[in-house]
Amino acid sequence: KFNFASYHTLEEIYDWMDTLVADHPSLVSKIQIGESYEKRPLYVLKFSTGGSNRPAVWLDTGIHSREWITQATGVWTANKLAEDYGHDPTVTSLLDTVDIFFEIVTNPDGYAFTHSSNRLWRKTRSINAGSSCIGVDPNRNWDAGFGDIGSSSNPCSETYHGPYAHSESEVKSIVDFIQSHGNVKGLVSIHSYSQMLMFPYGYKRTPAPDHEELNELAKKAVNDLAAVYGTEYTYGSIADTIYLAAGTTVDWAYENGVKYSYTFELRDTGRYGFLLPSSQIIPTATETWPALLDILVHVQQHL
Ligand code: 0X9
Ligand code: ZN
Repeated sequence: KFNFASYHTLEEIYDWMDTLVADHPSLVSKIQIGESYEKRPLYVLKFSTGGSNRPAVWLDTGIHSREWITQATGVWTANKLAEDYGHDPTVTSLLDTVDIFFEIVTNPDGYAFTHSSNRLWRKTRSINAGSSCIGVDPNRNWDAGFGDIGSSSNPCSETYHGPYAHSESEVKSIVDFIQSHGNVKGLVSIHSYSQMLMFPYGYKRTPAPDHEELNELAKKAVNDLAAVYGTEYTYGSIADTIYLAAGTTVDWAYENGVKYSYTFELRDTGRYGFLLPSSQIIPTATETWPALLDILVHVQQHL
């Protein structure tokens, strides 16, 4: 039986996805949106109770491969959605109107590399022409202020933006999916660590047109998160809360019609950092759940 309280390899997570689909066949299916640089499949779990091209929310974890608490929280959360449908009224009502697309291992090459060679690998594993350094930061590669402040043109940097926007297939596959879907209303991109909940913009200091509404919802979400175990999150725009960062997922989504575009930085604030003990997986996922649900329900109520 799958242990949600421990960290898992890529293969274990991919096998678990098939189990989840097999256990909830009328709710969950697995789609492939592309392949990674090293030709691994990019899998997305689709939660849908029917309809055609219903309004949707995109969720991703693990775009930075070393942020292991995020893939683990993704697994727990996907299981929670599946188990609560038909039992919890909020989840049931949500999934009766909204589809959820959940990419749990968004950077599978990087994730495999964190198991085989370097636990702290962040970027993709693509080869950079003219450099011996490997990889592009997949959270600087999006076409939103691409190449600007808070990203690097040096292939050896951890924040290398890549040769051009959407050069990484792990990014381009999501761009193509969201654009061809055409009805994605919310996006939550989950990172670690720092205990923050943020929204656009990250590439400029100008407040987003929806700043006030996004800020109020973030405030409610972090309040509900703290109510579980007292874990404190800061919140606000990316630029105000963490730093200026050009080419991020949420800025691209926001500028491409996804109004409710959020990014979490999960536990902790630096004691363990990326090496968060597995004993904190279930507590982290448990406290994040009501905050995520606040965002999902808000999307549902503003269709
Ligand atoms: O630098 C980043 O990409 C993010 N921090 S992390 O430690 N997860 O790498 C912050 C950038 C903006 N925020 C998010 N999109 N989470
Ligand atoms: Zn990250």
